[in-house]
Amino acid sequence: MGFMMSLIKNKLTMVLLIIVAFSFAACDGGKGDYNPADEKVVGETIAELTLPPHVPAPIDPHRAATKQIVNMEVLEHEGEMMDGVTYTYWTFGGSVPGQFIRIREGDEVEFHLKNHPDNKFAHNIDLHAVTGPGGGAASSFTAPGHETVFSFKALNPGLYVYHCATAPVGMHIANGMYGLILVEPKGGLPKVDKEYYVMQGDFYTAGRYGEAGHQPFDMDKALEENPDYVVFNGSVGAIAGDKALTAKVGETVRLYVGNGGPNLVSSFHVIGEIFDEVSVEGGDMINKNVQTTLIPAGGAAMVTFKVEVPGSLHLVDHSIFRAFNKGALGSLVVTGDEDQVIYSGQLEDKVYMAEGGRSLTLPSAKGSNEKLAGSKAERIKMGENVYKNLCQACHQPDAKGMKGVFPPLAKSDYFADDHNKAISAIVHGLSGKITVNGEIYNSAMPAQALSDEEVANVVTYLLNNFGNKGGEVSPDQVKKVRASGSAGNGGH
Ligand code: HEC
Ligand SMILES: [Cu+2]
Repeated sequence: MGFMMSLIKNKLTMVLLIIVAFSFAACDGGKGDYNPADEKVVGETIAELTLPPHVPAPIDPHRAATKQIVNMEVLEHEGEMMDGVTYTYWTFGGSVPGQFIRIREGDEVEFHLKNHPDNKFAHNIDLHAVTGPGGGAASSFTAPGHETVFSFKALNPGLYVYHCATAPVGMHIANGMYGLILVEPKGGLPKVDKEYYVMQGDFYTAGRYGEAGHQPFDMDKALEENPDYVVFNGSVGAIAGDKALTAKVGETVRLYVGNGGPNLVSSFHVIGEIFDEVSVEGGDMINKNVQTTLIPAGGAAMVTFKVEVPGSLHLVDHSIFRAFNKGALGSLVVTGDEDQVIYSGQLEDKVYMAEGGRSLTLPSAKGSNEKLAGSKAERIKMGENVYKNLCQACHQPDAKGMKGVFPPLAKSDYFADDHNKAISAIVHGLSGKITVNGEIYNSAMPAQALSDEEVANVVTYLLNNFGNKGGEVSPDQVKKVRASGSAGNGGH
């Protein structure tokens, strides 16, 4: 009998628990019974759209759901993929990625897609934030010289990709037709100090990376998913050098990061930072303390981090050849005071004695069996080997360097009139601000462990290649420079 009673009691508890669980589920995780689909819109405004890397101001957490009028114009125009390389971009609003749209859940968007009369192709738009056929594509097919209008209600908060979905879809996306729309949750996102808009894309050109001139789209490479360029914000260096993103020590930065593809998945990473928070795939799930976050093609993520020390942080796709050889490299320059507890900087660089006592000093000679060049032609030939084994990893096979990172050795005015400056960079290393062909570099080149003979060879090779003025350097000259100077900036 007692047993039966306790069974009934347990059953009662079960039923009660189920009722409680159900009423919690109906509450939708603490949002009360808010349903954006039912929220009435109050008034209408023209939505502010911004060009990358900027985003519109955060939405006032108290503003009611509103009718937002989005006016977006498609423009097909020529732009710079990198110095000396042009490409015909197809754009939403004139930029790659397209203009950033910022609304809140419950807003009703009246979308006006305008196709400029000078354009050659029809376009449409598929916004991943839309609940409806084709994400709007079915209602927005727009011929040049036309404007179409459709509307949608934003039902789900999050960061969403939009893109053109006109056939051939891959080609429209490959030409730059993608961007981001942020749907803020009711009540807004947590406040931060700086917000930026960064979007990766892969590009397929007839010429290889860096090949000068106007480069048409290459369908075969696109099919093989073998891009020549993988870039942030539409071109090499779009957020580097004097266009780098900026922040001050102590500030919290949020990056709205998208991936337009069309093909590649991004392993998004910021060198020298840890993401305090990532909204995984742009949705509600927050992951903490993340080094690298995957951003699928046609996907996005919000990453947030506080910058604690000054310096240059580098945004990369950590599929790392893309960063250093195809353009997926950007910078966030942080200014402010050092904090040597968080990051000390280099404390020491001293000679390391390997076990057994062999001291490792930079060689001035490779010993008596080192092969010496017998003629200038031979010196150049031997120098070419040194260049290919050592220098081209940074200065690039064409010696043109990498904008803002590695200075060019091709037609370099830095050592044109003083070969000792090139020798010194190699034997002592070089760091600090230098100007090469009008561009400022502020980086560091480590001293290279080469013999006097090898340095003479590689400098002579440089002088007689890559559009430099010619000449020859002897091992004796290298020996003198090695004996005289110290590491640092050869310019002072
Ligand atoms: C690890 C990358 C790296 C390697 C390897 C490297 N360099 Fe550099 N080099 C740099 C950087 C970075 C600078 C600019 C330093 C600065 O900003 O002060 C530079 C500067 C120079 C300069 C002076 C600036 C100019 O453009 O004329 C010369 C000359 C030079 N390097 C030659 C060489 C040669 C020759 C080799 C191979 C023996 C070599 N470097 C290997 C990174 C490298
Ligand atoms: Cu299109």
